[in-house]
Amino acid sequence: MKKLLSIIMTLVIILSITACSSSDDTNDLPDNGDLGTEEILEPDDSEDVDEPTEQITLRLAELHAEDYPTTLANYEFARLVEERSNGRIKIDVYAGGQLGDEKAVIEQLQFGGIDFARVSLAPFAEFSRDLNALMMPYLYRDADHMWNVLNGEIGQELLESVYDAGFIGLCWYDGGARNFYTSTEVNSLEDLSGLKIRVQENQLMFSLIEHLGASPVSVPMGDIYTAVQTGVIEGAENNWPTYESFSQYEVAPYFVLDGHTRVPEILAASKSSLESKLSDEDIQMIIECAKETQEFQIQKWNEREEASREIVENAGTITVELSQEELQKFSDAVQPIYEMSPYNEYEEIVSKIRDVQ
Ligand code: BDP
Repeated sequence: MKKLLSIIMTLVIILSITACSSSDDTNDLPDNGDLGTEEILEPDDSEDVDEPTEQITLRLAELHAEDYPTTLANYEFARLVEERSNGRIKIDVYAGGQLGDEKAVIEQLQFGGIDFARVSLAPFAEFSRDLNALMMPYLYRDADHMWNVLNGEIGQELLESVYDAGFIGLCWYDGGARNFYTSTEVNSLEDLSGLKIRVQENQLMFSLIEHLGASPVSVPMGDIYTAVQTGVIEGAENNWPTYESFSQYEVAPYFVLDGHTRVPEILAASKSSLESKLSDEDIQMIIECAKETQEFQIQKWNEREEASREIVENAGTITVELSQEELQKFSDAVQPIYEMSPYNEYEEIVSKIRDVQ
C-alpha cells in the first residue's frame, strides 16, 4: 500500500512539473494576437529583453518633394531616431506639403497636432520674432559666414529661444541665398520697380520687397507657377533648388543674382507633443540625431544647388549677373530696414553676427 502511494505521489509531481514547463513555453511563443499592435520587444542584446516597450509613431511635415535636400535630411533624421531607439520611435515623413502649407503646419506644431516640421525661417519667425535677426537683408558675407553664425553661440541661443513659443528647435539646414526671378527682363533695381512679386508669410520679407521698389503679394508656394502664368504676379524670389523643383523657371525665366537675403531652414519639434509622449532622454537623443543630419543636408544642398542651376539654364533660364555698383544699389535700398522698428531691436545681435568670422 505504501509503495502504491509513493508511485501515485511521484506521478503527481511529474505531471505538475510537465504542466508548468509547458505553460512557460507558451509564454515564450509570440502571441499572434499581439501582432500589429503597439507593443514590441527589445532586441536580444538589450538588458530589458523580456520587457515589452511601447512603440510610438510621430509625424514630420515637409513642404518639399521627396528628392529635395531637406526631405532627404528628414528621412535621414527618421532613420537615425529609429536606429537609436531600437525601433521604438518611428517618424513618418509627410513630404510635398501633404500636411498643409507652412503657416498651418507651424500652428499645428504649436498645439501638438504635428510632431515635427521642417520649415523656412521666414514663416517660423512670425511665431518666434527674434529669429528675424538671422534673415536680415545682405547680412552674411557668404554661406560660410552664415554657418559660423548658426553653429556658434548666436545660432544655438536662437534655436533654444523657440521653446518659449511652444517649440523645440532641433537644427538648422541650408536654404541658400534668395534671388528674384521674373517673367519680364530685369537687369537693374530700377527694372524691379512696381513689379508684383510673391512674398513669404513674413513682415520682414514684405518690407524687404517694398524697399526694393516692388509690390509684395502673398501667394502660397504651390500657386506661384499659375499666378505668374496668369499675370497675377510678375515673379517671386527664392533659391535655385526651389525655383527648379517647382518648375517656376518655365514661367519666370529671368533669374537675377541679387542675393538679397539668406533664409535658413529649421527643423523643429512640438514641445507639447514631445514632452507628453517622450522621456527627457528620448528628447535629448532626438536633438542629437537632428544635429547629426545637418552636415548631410548641407552636402545634399550644395549638390542640388549646382544641379538645379544647370537644369534651369539648360532649359532656357537667363541668369542676370549684376555689377558691383548695381548690387550696392540693392543693398543701399534695404539699409533703412535696420533702423525700423522692430528690427532696430536687433542692433546688438546684428553687430555680433557681422563680427563672426
Ligand atoms: C523655400 C523653402 C520653403 C519655403 C519656400 C517659400 O525651402 O520652406 O516655403 O522657400 O518661399 O526656399 O515659401
